[in-house]
Amino acid sequence: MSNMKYIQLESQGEVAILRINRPEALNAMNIDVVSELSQTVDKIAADEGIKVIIITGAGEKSFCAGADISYMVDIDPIAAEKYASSAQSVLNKIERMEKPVIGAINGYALGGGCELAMVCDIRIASSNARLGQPEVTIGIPPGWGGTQRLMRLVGPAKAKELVFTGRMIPAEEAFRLGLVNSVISLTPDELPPEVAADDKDKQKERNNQIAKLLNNKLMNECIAMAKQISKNSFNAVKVSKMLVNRGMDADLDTGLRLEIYGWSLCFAHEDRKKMMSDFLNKSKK
Ligand code: CO8
Repeated sequence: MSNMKYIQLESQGEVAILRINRPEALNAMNIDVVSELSQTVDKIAADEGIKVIIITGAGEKSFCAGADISYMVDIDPIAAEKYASSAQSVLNKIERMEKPVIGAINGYALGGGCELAMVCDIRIASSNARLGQPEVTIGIPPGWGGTQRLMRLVGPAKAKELVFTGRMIPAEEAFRLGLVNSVISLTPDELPPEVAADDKDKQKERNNQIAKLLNNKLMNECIAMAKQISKNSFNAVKVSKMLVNRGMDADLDTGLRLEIYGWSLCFAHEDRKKMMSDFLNKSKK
């Protein structure tokens, strides 16, 4: 585990867990968070021992509440351009990284937080997560990719609705829209025992317990998925990621041609020969 002030990095074998750690501001990304995130992403990208990354937020309440409003309140357009550019470049870096990235959305993913979630390859949300682009409620449009990536994920009409209203949507609605891949919830037998409805302290304690259990379950599901991915050929996974990303904005013929090149290049990699031979030998046993 290595720690900066605002980014925690923990590894579990070939899986790295990156946590934005500024819970006192619901993990909102100030300039230092953006800079530490950028350095950590570079470090992970260069580490051959890491095959899959999980991005999440510290604590149980928030994945990331977006850009730092206390910083933005007084800045001029020059500083705003710099802030948006540096954040966009780190988000682009995450999206274009060869390694697959899973977003574990453990609470609020708002504004820049939703934009961070959208550059992850796969998003898994806890049932108490809330996603949205509330920027227009504070006088700006989304600026870290929200107007572009949201429409690619949910279509332009829904993207416009979410951006124009600034409405926060619950995890289940995000799932129905295709904004998250799945939602993790607790089954009745996993819930802590009920407490008296009029005992506010006990209710609060129970709610905290539920949030912790939910967070653990979310992380366990994300780690299990990351481990499943890491067992496969890293080369084939990385080429697949590149093909989907590059194909997204290309015409079908170009995407299909790119697929042929990506596919055939994998025949030069030792994984392909070994894994195909292992399969054939196993079936002979
Ligand atoms: N920035 C700074 N501080 C924040 C942020 C934020 N985005 N979000 C929460 N906080 C702080 C609060 O100020 C509060 O601090 P304190 O305890 O010192 O008062 C602490 O976190 C806890 O927050 P709340 O008390 O508000 O907690 P609640 O549970 O009552 O509410 C909410 C939780 C609903 C998440 C609420 O905090 C909220 O609405 N936060 C703002 C969310 C938001 O609007 N995010 C979008 C920001 S804009 C953006 O991301 C644009 C990106 C591109 C910009 C490009 C510009 C150059």
